[in-house]
Amino acid sequence: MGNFCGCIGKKANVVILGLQNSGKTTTMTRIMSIVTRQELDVSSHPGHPDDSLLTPTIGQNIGHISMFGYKTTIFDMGGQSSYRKQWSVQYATATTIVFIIDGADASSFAEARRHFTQVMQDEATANTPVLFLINKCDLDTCARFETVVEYFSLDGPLTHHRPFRVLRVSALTGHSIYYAFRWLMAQVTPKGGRPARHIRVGSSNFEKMIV
Ligand SMILES: Nc1nc2c(ncn2[C@@H]2O[C@H](COP(=O)(O)OP(=O)(O)OP(=O)(O)O)[C@@H](O)[C@H]2O)c(=O)[nH]1
Ligand SMILES: [Mg+2]
Repeated sequence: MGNFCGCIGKKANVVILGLQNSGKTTTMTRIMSIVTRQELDVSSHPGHPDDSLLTPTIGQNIGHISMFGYKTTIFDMGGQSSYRKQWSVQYATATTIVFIIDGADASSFAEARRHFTQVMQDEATANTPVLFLINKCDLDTCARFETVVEYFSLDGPLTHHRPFRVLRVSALTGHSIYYAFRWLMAQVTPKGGRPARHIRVGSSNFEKMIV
């Protein structure tokens, strides 16, 4: 499966978190389709009976893919409030975490920030690399990079002691998804600790994507 794995026994767990409708399942399916070079039908609409992508996740989805040198298990957690209590069980086992927000839904930011802060302050995630995705950048209403960094306090103590990156992406179109996961998987070390080389842009942990 895939052309990106020279992995012999190297394993990684990627745990995807975020509120309902932020695009976690779309992101998981997108990266898996890119890695396996399969086409994803992005013209589907919510409610399409055959499109499991667009159904709110019950519990969690689990995907297996060999990518970027690791036999990777992706945990796509349900984002509805009733499933969020399961997040801590799964992120405690994470090699890396992806936290996704719906960048086009500013009304969800306060709740997303509360959960993001909880995850980052949990001792269980203290050294875990985190990729923060501002999803739905294909929409005109998607928040600006700087707005999100400020609102979620991404350039501060919550993030500075760990490999951390924030990117604007579109899981729907695939914009920056491959790039995002390539960075994330480069943060994995055999012992699950910090990477030998921490990618930085200038003096910042952040890289602004031109969209
Ligand atoms: N415009 C746009 N829509 C997106 C994007 N990513 C996901 N969506 C849409 O957002 C809706 C929710 O996507 P899901 O991937 O199911 O969201 P989720 O985070 O898995 O939701 P839960 O399983 O309920 O937690 C769907 O209608 C997707 O088509 C994106 O990048 N751009
Ligand atoms: Mg889902």
